[in-house]
Amino acid sequence: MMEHPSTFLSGEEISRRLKVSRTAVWKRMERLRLMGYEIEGSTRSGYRLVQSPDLLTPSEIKPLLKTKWMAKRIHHFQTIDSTNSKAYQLALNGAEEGEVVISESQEKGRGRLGRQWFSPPSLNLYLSVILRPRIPPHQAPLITLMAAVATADTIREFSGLLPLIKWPNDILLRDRKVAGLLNEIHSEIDRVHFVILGIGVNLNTGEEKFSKEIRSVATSLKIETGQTVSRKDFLRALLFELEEWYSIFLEEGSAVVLKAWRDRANIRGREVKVTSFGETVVGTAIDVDSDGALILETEDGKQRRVMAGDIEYRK
Ligand code: BTX
Repeated sequence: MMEHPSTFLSGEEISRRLKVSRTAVWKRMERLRLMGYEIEGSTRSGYRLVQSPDLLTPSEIKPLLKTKWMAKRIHHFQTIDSTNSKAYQLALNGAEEGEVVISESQEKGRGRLGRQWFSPPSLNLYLSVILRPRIPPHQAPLITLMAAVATADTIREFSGLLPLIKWPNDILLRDRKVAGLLNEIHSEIDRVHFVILGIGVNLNTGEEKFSKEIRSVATSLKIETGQTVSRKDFLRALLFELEEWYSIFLEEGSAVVLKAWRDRANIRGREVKVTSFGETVVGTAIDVDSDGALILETEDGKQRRVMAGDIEYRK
């Protein structure tokens, strides 16, 4: 039915192709209807798919994919605690590079430093990608930088607006967070076993849905553009960008990724206040190095490297 959505397919033909009984076909149609598929049924002509819901199931996504290898295997959930936690478990159990976890909602969507990521159902994207790069652990932050670049470029493509990457890896539109990345690494001293790339993008959340606490810091593509974004199309484009940028990183090295990140972050020379492990440092941002660290020049003229934390722009 998905191959030729507008034509009828008889129940008999479907039962022959799927090698199941006519009753089983009927039951399956009922289940699909409950999932939101609009299916026309007639005793004479059979079944016809009228409309698919905007679900991110493998059967909806796979035919659309433009990637060569990424997301060939999709683990899809209606709800889950966190796609990152699930992907981590799968990777520990041997999941391959490129397998992805997608959920329609998350009960304990995770932000950085133990914070939470608001993840309401069916509006946005909650994605985790398993990567197994053959690199030493100190290069892993570059994967985060390249993923931020890929996400920013996809947001730009879909909104027509210019997003800004905010160190370490938030994506902002009009100074508000439209997407966040949480990357986790499993490694030994000299070898990365896997990286989980966790990406949350606010696509269609309306302003009223955000709690009071995050309303002033969060936004979505829909709030910014007034248009509903097709989650399927966005996911397809994001996976394509991720695959492209990952191969650029592996083939061309860190300099290209760092340059792309700097171009989209525009952080050099800005006055920032950094909070890192309870300590606050004020200074001028000089750069981000290939370890993902932020380099600051403090008021006494000294340089400091900050590995993790949050920044606030002062001007
Ligand atoms: P973060 O720690 O930089 O952002 C979390 C902070 O941002 C929260 O403390 C809150 O103030 C605000 N916030 C919470 N939810 C949202 C939201 N939906 N939009 C904007 N601001 C918000 C950023 O962490 C990294 C987030 C990664 C989320 C993905 S989703 C798929 C994957 N699975 C998972 O559990 N996490 C990642």
